[in-house]
Amino acid sequence: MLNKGQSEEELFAFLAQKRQEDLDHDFILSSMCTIPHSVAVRAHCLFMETNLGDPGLFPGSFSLEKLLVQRFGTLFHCKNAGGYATSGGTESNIQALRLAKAQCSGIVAPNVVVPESAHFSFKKACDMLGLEARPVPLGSDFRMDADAAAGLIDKNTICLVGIAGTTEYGMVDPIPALGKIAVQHDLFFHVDAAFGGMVIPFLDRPSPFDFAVGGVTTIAVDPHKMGMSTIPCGCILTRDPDLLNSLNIDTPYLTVKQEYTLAGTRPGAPVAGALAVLDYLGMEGMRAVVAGCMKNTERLIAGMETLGYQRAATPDLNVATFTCAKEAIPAPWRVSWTRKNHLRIVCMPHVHAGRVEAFLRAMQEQKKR
Ligand code: 0PR
Repeated sequence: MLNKGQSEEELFAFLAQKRQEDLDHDFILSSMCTIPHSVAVRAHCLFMETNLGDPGLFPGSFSLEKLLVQRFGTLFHCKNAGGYATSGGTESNIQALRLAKAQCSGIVAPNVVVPESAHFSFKKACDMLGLEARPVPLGSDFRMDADAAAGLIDKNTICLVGIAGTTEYGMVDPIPALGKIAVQHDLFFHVDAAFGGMVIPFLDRPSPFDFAVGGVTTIAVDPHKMGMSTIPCGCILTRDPDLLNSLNIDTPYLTVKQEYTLAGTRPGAPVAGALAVLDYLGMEGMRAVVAGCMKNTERLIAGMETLGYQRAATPDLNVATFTCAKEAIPAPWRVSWTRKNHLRIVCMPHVHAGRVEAFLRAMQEQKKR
């Protein structure tokens, strides 16, 4: 640390230079985050110093968190759902498995049945919680095979996981079939809709994935992905409004005497940002955003196939994947690659129609070289 502080001008010249080293969103096609909506930024700034970890000091911010949970509960067909704002999908998934484990105290070698397509946050959760992860193979459509999942369940299974919007291929697992299996085995069933939770409800033909499906116990959804909120904002929802209390620990010197969250200090700012976007756009506005992303995904797939790059999957959501060599991608575009080496592009709101056309032109130019 410097002995004498820097001038503000000097400091901000340095910070501005560092910020310039970050990539421009115009060329980022690999991210599930996007440029936050202007109302999210404005709300975020208003709640900058708020801490949901000591809610008695910030009752206004705390009530916004409750409203956010209510909005998602209603959107996901369970008005009285419980829940809280997490730092994102990783924390929500860890908490879901903690909850599942807390319901089955007597099991010595607990396991969870998780699709092969699951986000790597489940690996972290299993490691932390001492759980065996049993991977379920995917069908040829990149969706989890429900029958294979049923075959992996035994008396030590504490949780079944389904993904509504897979990270790599944008597919929605057969949630109703999995829900039936969960009910038959009286199992905790967690749906990871970190990405899809802010897409599926706004599609013309939404696939069933939420509490309307019997057997779904908890849902993860991330406003900081398709919800266009500021980072970090996730949300975990529970069908039973009191389920989270099974994680309560004593917090004697806070304004509340118990807490079930994973993080202690928690920012209120992105929660205000998330609620601001939902209430500003409403169902109509979100439908328009999602329709745009889906249209751009379809255009990208058609354009790439015209160039000779075949799709790897026909996605349920706005994630496009292709058979394509790494050398085919021109600088400075940033794409990602799946574990099966497919080119992966997420058509987030910042990847608008003009950017899709610009990318397709750049791909065509690169082909000529
Ligand atoms: N569940 C699903 C289905 C996800 O896709 C992700 C993250 C998570 C859980 C974990 O969420 P958090 O990262 O919020 O904890 N999916 C993206 C991915 O791993 C996250 C991401 C976002 C990665 C922006 C890169 C990036 O630039 O690809």
